[in-house]
Amino acid sequence: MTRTIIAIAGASASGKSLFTQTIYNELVNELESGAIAIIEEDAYYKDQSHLPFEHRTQTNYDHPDAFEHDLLRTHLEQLRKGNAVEVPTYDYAQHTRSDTTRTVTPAKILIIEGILLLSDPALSEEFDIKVFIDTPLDICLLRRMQRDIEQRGRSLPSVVEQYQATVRPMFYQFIEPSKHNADLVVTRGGMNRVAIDIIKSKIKYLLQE
Ligand code: UZR
Ligand code: MG
Repeated sequence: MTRTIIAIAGASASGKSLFTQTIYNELVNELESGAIAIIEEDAYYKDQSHLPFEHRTQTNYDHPDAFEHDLLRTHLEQLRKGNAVEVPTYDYAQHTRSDTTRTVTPAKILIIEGILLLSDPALSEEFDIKVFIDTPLDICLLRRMQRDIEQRGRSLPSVVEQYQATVRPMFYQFIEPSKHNADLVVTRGGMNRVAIDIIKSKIKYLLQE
């Protein structure tokens, strides 16, 4: 069976998860169960449970080294071979992996979304379709402030500090240049209706093959 791995990359809070979830939610009822699976790159942030909490807050989470991309790559290879994998769960409040894992079964279509997927050449080789969500950075910042305070247990000063220290500089160093590795660039973000429909049609086409 041919399996297709679709990568959705772009800045933090650019709308990657929304874009991915919208495609999934709109397709899931029409398709056989297990036809599509989603994995987040964020789940592969390194385990830091051996470090004191104060050290964990100092990590540069916007740098490729913060991720265990090798494990992600191994998992993608396993899924492509038809084997299920145990995807880690990440706890943003504790800045480390949780004890639980999530079993992902080998779907025909696998969508993976995350900030630095296209910045790693070895990892990029695993992707059949590479999409970059190109949302203006000021919009990302506004969304990020709201999301991290409401959903990831952060204070406004910590969001502002992190944005200046790592989010913005690492965007320009790693994420923005990776746009050129994409097959498709989606402007505006997660609510680009035309782009959602195009990816949905492609998925349906692949599932009929
Ligand atoms: P998305 N991140 C944290 O803030 N804390 C962590 O423990 C792990 C990750 C942030 C990370 C990055 N950066 O910008 C964002 N910082 O999660 C990526 N600073 O997640 O693509 O969902 O925005
Ligand atoms: Mg997200």
